[in-house]
Amino acid sequence: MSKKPLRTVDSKRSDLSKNVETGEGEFLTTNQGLKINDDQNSLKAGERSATLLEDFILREKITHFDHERIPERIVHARGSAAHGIFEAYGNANQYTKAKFLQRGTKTPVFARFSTVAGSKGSTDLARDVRGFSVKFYTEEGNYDFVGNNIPVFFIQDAIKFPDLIHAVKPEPHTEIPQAASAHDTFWDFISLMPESMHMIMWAMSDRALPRSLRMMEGFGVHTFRLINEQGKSVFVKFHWKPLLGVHSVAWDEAQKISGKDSDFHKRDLWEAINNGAFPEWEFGIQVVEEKDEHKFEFDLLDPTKLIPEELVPVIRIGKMTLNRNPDNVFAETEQVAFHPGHLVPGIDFSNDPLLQGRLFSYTDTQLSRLGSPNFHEIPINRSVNTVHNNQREGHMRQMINQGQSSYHPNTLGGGCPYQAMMREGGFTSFEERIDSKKIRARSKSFFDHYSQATLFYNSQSEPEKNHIINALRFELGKLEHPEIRERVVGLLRLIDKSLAQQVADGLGITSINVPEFPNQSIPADGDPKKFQSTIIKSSIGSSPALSMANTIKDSIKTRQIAILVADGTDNASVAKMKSALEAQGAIAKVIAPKLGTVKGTTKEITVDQSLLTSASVTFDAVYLPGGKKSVDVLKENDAILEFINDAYRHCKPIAADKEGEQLYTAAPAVMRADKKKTDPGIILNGSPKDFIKAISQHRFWEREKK
Ligand code: HDE
Repeated sequence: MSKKPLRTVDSKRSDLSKNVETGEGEFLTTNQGLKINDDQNSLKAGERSATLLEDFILREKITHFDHERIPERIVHARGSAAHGIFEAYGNANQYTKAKFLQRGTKTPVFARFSTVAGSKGSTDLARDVRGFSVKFYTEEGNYDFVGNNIPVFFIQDAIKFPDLIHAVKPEPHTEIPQAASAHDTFWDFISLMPESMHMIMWAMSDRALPRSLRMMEGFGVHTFRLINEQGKSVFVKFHWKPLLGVHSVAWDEAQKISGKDSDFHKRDLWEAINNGAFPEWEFGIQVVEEKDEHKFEFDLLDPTKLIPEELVPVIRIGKMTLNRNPDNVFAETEQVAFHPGHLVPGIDFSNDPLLQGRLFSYTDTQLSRLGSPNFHEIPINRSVNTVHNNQREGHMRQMINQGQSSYHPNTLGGGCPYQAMMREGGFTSFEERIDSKKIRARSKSFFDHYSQATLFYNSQSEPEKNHIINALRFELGKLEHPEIRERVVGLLRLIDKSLAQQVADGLGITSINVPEFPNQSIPADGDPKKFQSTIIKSSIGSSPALSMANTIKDSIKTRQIAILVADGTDNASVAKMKSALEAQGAIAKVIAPKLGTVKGTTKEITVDQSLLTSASVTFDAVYLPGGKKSVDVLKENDAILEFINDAYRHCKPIAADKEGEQLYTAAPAVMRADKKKTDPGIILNGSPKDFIKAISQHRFWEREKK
């Protein structure tokens, strides 16, 4: 049997190809390469007798299996990832010398998206922040972007991170709840930490419930620096803008998806890439000149603040396309190690105290998670620029370093490896002037805790505001300690009175008291008055860029549409709608009470999913074709009516042709709420064109008012 050539990962990363193994056409072997003759039976002292300790094949297999798990990430444990390519537009040339950002440069990337609080096996649709990490395998070494889908963070100083995470994780005495912030310890902490209020607004908004990982933004959160060839530095905030727009699901829907398909986001990403519908994001920067560092009413170093796009526009500097699924989730998605400190020349840090703390944490956690200081040698973590240094040995070392010297400077190794001068691409830290006393303190300029929370709330559309109110009612409604609930509502009052009032009404709170000293980030000897939040009125009343209502809505690519049928369905109606939707890149699935085929008016139609294995919440829209017999049967089917009911309640577009309309009006929620049939998301003329336009609008949230 001839040995098959090993697959190449891609041209730039061909050095990793030697680690790819398919087993295709090969004999089964032990880890020592011994060909195995029988992998079905252990070695026994007779067919009906005890297993022998001598069975080294059994022992090797079981021992390896026993050690197959590594510790999951303490945060961001649940992740989904893909390979791709980043192409720079060249619009950042004047600001940075980073080679991967120069016009036309193509760089292989590996992106991983994650939830934060849940364990590895938890649901994708938890109300949570999403991690957004991208490893750029640049010719100058790996550059890691390690951000979130929310542009600000809960806390201002890294020293509070373990407290925040302990508070949000399942409570230690019960290990409940999994992947949820709706519990006492989280809100107890938050209610004492007013700096978290801006991020809380985002986390309670629909941003925390993405429709797809492909439809969310990414943010670097901290302010970074870009450095150009002349050594000039500017401050920068990083953004990822999804070309499919930013879209979310409803909370009721999220909870149902968690039951019906807890891998919803993972599956969606994998299927889109597998079907060739490659997700794309543009990379953007907001640039602030050094001289303008103090011109804003917030501190650029404060990670609880964003720079409104209306003040500093986002310049698009490149595009990432994810085009290949991982071959093996453990080897790639699980073993990948991101680090905000993996830099290339042309990018540098700011003094954001949250960022500074992160720079320590990532290597430290990866040492224990991946089990050795040599995790940079794991294929997914390897730099394409070959590594030469004097670091040696340690657990699982792969590299066989040759030569006599492993120190610098040396003469015995001819002085190698050399230090690189700046013009040779050697990294130098930006020479920032620091002249101050050593102190444990926070700058006064970090003490405005509410103005951007207010700005965010004011920038939302009416339905988005209602979702925030309902999310807060849900989360706080789950608490067992009323005093925590009341403290949070007191803080909300400092964001917006009507918001606080509406949340209070939903929770049966009759009087709202603003806590006198909510900020508990006070040192033992500190005077609480000195730590009081200052309230600054934002100079802009609202920022349209913060509302998802203003996102791109021009495509139905990759949207999932359910076509509900039974025997007697109208073939022409099904075929016309299906082909029109598919021509626009949507995925139309035929759903019937059972699998197999249904007899249409003219011919049989293959059923893609039965009612038993499908759910309304996993679709973006529903089409109800005619065919009197089919409609009559489906009208009597509770599961079908629930399917339509959910789609209606979750504000999704629904279309029907003339006969199908009877099925639509049979759904209880429709009977109650859409008597006049004036809802713009309901297309009752069977027109594919109108339906396509409605699907591209994503949702018709105004329907909730009914
Ligand atoms: Fe992280 N974070 N983080 N974080 N973080 C980790 O590193 C940490 C923060 C983010 O897909 C850990 O390898 C500290 C902000 C992402 O593998 C750990 C602080 C932002 C991921 C860690 C923060 C992030 C992590 C856990 C406060 C957005 C997943 C496993 C100072 C800008 C990366 C690991 C992946 C992962 C520490 C705050 C994003 C423990 C101490 C702010 C996307 O090192």
